[in-house]
Amino acid sequence: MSELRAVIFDVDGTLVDSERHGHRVAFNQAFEELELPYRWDEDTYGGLLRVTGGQRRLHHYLREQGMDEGERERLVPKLHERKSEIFKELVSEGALDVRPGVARLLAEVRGAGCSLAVATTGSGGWVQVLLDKVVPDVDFDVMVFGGDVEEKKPDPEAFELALDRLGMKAGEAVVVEDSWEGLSAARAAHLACAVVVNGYTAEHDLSEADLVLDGFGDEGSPARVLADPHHTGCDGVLRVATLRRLVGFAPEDDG
Ligand code: XBP
Ligand code: MG
Repeated sequence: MSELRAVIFDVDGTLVDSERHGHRVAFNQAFEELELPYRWDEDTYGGLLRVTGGQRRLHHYLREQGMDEGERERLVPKLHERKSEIFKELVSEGALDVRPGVARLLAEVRGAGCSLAVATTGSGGWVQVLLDKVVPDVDFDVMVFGGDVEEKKPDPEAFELALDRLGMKAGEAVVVEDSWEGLSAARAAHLACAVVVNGYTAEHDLSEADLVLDGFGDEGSPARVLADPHHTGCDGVLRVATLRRLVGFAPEDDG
């Protein structure tokens, strides 16, 4: 019988709806400051999110614009550094907050005696600043940032490293993600995964998810349950009791 000992959260799009009004805005301001003609509207950025990691996203886009490799190698680190600084400024101005229900769930997980972890493709500098701002009272036991791994999601490395740092097996933790890329990474790490979609990820193929909601929900304002293949009976409020039911459904490690 599996027992829930930790919950591993994704950050971008999951704990915080940070892409549309956060990273996208910061990328655009960085383009402007470096006198580049590019601007990412909301739809364009939604497509670009399928390339995880800000630097990889920039390389992909600029390559598509016909920029040669040498120029990209020169520009991308500069753009990304400036984007990350602007993002931190947005955070300190209070432009971003946790999604409704997140603070409740984090407190519940802690109250149940489970460990809290984050595993993100985002780079370390701004992640810590963001979490300190939006969940100042939460101490995560383990944090894995994009710079800690060679391969970004959908590769399982970030989740494997989180498990390693937690000192736990896949059958003892559940992942909460927002996207196909994150779900696929969790599955590949043999972890059960609940997906809480946002405006950018609602159309992703989430057929492998153990539970899909369109929000974390709170008492009196439940989210919509979009898929509940294990019949947890989730009523639209993602609770630790629900996550406990999912831990038994971690895909087998047959490797
Ligand atoms: C998040 C990302 C990141 C952020 C921006 O993916 O792909 O690239 O968009 O952060 P996930 P950086 O939520 O699946 O971890 O610019 O620091 O990469
Ligand atoms: Mg995400």
